[in-house]
Amino acid sequence: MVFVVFIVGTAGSGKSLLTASFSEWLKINEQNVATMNLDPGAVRLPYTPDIDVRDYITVDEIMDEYGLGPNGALIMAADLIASEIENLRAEIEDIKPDILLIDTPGQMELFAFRASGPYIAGEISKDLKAIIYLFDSVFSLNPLNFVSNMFLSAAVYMRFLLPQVHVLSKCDLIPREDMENILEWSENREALEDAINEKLEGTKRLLSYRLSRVIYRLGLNFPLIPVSAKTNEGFVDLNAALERIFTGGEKITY
Ligand SMILES: Nc1nc2c(ncn2[C@@H]2O[C@H](COP(=O)(O)OP(=O)(O)O)[C@@H](O)[C@H]2O)c(=O)[nH]1
Ligand SMILES: [Mg+2]
Repeated sequence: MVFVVFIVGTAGSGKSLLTASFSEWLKINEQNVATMNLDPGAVRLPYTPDIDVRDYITVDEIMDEYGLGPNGALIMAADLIASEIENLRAEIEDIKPDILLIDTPGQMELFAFRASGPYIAGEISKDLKAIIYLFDSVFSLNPLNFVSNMFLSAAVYMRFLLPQVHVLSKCDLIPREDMENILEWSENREALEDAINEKLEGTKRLLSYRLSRVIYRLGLNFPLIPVSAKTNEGFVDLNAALERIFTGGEKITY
């Protein structure tokens, strides 16, 4: 049984560094963890993936072969991953990790908002799966951006229907007080509405207010776990949240 964790978030939100640091941390905690890079366009990664989609597909090759520019090739590459699913699955079966961290393509829409992403998530393993969705701390300082991110993470949930853990990434980059505010918004609808009313005006205020209400009414909850892939802050809480999903509180590796 392998527990599969997809790390999802907007470009630059910290997916790759979290894959690197959290996998190292899990190893230190004697977990049998493996990493998979699912980004065919990755140039440099802060870790050496155990399984790498670039062994099968690279954006450079597709640009050459099909005469595409970088954007077209990225889209095509993301779709072609689906045809390599058997190979990726075979590699997972060879390695037999207890937990597999999957670093998804830099541009989130290539994974979340094309047909191939949910197909890959469905086929890569039949065991338990979850998503870690990253809210970038610096981006989330403004309530308008925070609500936009709630909307994106609700859209990701709607696409995959997998248990989702919400993380405030790069929390070392913002002052404590700001971090506490964002955490409060994520747990308390009224605190978010107060911030929207206080910091936004006009159409931005109205849209943010209404959108946040709709998302809350859908029953989607976003309590954020503050995490830093630079200092390892929050890894204990992140691990506990994953363990709750996967095993009801037991350690992942026995
Ligand atoms: N200070 C700090 N920087 C981070 C953290 N996580 C990522 N970064 C930096 O943010 C940039 C984007 O991170 P990356 O993991 O490549 O994002 P990705 O596009 O989502 O994979 C890189 O320069 C990282 O070094 C963090 O927790 N703290
Ligand atoms: Mg990345």
